[in-house]
Amino acid sequence: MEGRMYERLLRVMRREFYQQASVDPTVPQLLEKAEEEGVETAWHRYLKQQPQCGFGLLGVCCKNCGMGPCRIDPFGYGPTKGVCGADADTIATRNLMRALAAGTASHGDHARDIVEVFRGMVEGWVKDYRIADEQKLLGIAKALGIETEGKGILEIAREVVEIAEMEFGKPGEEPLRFLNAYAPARRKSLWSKLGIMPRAIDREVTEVMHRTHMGVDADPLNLIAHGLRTALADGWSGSMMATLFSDTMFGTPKPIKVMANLGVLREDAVNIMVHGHNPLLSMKIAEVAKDPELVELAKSLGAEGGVNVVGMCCTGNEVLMRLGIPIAGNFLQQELAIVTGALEAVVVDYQCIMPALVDVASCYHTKVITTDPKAKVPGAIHMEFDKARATESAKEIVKLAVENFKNRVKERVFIPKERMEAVVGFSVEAILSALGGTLEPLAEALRTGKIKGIAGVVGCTNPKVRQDSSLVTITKELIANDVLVVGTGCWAIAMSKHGLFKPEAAELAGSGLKEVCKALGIPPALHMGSCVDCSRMLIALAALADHLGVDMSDLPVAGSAPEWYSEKAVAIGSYFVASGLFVHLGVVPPVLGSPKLVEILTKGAEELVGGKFFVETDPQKAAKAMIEHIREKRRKLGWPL
Ligand code: SF4
Ligand code: MSK
Repeated sequence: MEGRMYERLLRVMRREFYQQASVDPTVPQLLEKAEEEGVETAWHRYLKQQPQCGFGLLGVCCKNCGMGPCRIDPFGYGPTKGVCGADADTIATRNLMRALAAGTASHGDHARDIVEVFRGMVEGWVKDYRIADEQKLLGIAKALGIETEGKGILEIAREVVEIAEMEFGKPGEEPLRFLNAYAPARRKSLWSKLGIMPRAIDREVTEVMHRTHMGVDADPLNLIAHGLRTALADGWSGSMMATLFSDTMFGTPKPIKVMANLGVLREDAVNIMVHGHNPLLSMKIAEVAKDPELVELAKSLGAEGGVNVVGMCCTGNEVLMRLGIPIAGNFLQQELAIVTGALEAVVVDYQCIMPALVDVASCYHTKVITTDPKAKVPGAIHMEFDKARATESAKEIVKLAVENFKNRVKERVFIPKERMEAVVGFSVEAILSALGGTLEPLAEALRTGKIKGIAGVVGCTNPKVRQDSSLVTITKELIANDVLVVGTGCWAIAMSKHGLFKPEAAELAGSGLKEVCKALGIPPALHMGSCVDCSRMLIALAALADHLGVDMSDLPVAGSAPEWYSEKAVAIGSYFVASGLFVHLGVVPPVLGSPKLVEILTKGAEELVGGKFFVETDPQKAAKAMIEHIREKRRKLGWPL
């Protein structure tokens, strides 16, 4: 009797926990289903990890060499130095720099894969991709100083790709060519003066690994300076190339109406979820899913609706904004998509793929298909995506998914009904076009105070935060205060799901922003793409700063990553700080064990580069701080508050 009551009590508590896990109603519904079916998700595993290691949370655990691991006692009663003598400042900074390097490497390697395929396309051994946006390519060539007059498009493409390839590992001290082409002159001269001009992406990442090896760089400030250099290599070259080459090959996004949330899965169709980051795979899967033979096969197996491709995370953003492929959710919903019981396959490339997908899928009929040699998961089916025969390769993957429809157990299918309409795809070109081809209307709205400022909100979801809640709260607070919000990644998916990308959301904006949005027919929050597309924000802000004749650090602009989890977010936040921005983090990074590191990140950085980090877990307070920062910048510009 007592045992049964205890069980009931636990169940009530778990129910309450599921309600608190997210502000997205699909989440508690599917967490309940997961529990009934004995399936664990990230939320369950997060609970099992409690209490998380205090040393790890503070950043004062080091395992960089065989004399360790070493831990510093944050209260000063125990050891204050590791075996080698490294103190909390050195250890925490080295750890953070390694995370930043991993983030930069991830974006850079993503770019390298696209550049390689672009090279293959130019040379003719890659036949299934094409140049979809010649104007974009001509624009890149012009920015890089390539003479285009009298040259054919392939010749220009070859010259562009040659420069791009060298960005990863060119020798010498010459700055990165893409950074040189796109960053404003004032910023470049500051970075040169500080000695943090990045030279090559791989080189800067390698140098982080070298400096953080035992017995090399122990000086937190010196380490951070190189960290900023590495992050700049990411934002102004690695991520930027990923964006520019994707646009060239798949088209520059334009505003498009889409549907978002798990309700986009269909009972009557084969459901395939593309997940990861690189559009090379997801664009092909979306294309071949329309192949009449595969659609017929699906129908012959009872899927009357044919093949339904949906997205997850950033590769989802890539096909969402270019093809209008619906998006099933953001990071923390990847397992829940399988829990619906309606997913025939999850097809992944890399980054943000939980290895647990395989465990969850083992409780259903879903096949997890890995496709990249550098991202295999034990228990998944590995079908290497061969870019040289991309269409055929994608068809083989889709066929496997379609054939799996016969294994779906109809009685176990539950698809939440929630789905939301959104307008996405605001590339810099699309924003300019909405503004009539010039930045002046935006500049004027900023000067007069109709729009008080611009905020870039980015990043992930994280079980440490109620899913989507900080993303939504911060965005609503900002737009209500006449701050135009732009952003990428899982923030963008959250906004799609919660109705903030509908033009009608302008009603939630302050009177000035509302007027501008209504005049232009745009929502008050704009989808600029995937994580690598944070580079679009850099390009837009650089152009705005040049238009206004000020430095980027003078702009009434702030950034935020309210629910970040990824090392890539560390790199993104850092390149925005190095570019002069105030960047809020809503999840406390593992730095608190080093007061010196905290001091540099939240104060000292501003003296060097004009930008700094600000950590606040309460989204209301964070939004207030961002608005106050914007007011301060307006005050300095002499603009009305
Ligand atoms: Fe310990 Fe120093 Fe080795 Fe780190 S580098 S594990 S602090 S001895
Ligand atoms: S997918 S890096 S969870 S935004 Fe780019 Fe989302 Fe963060 Fe991955």
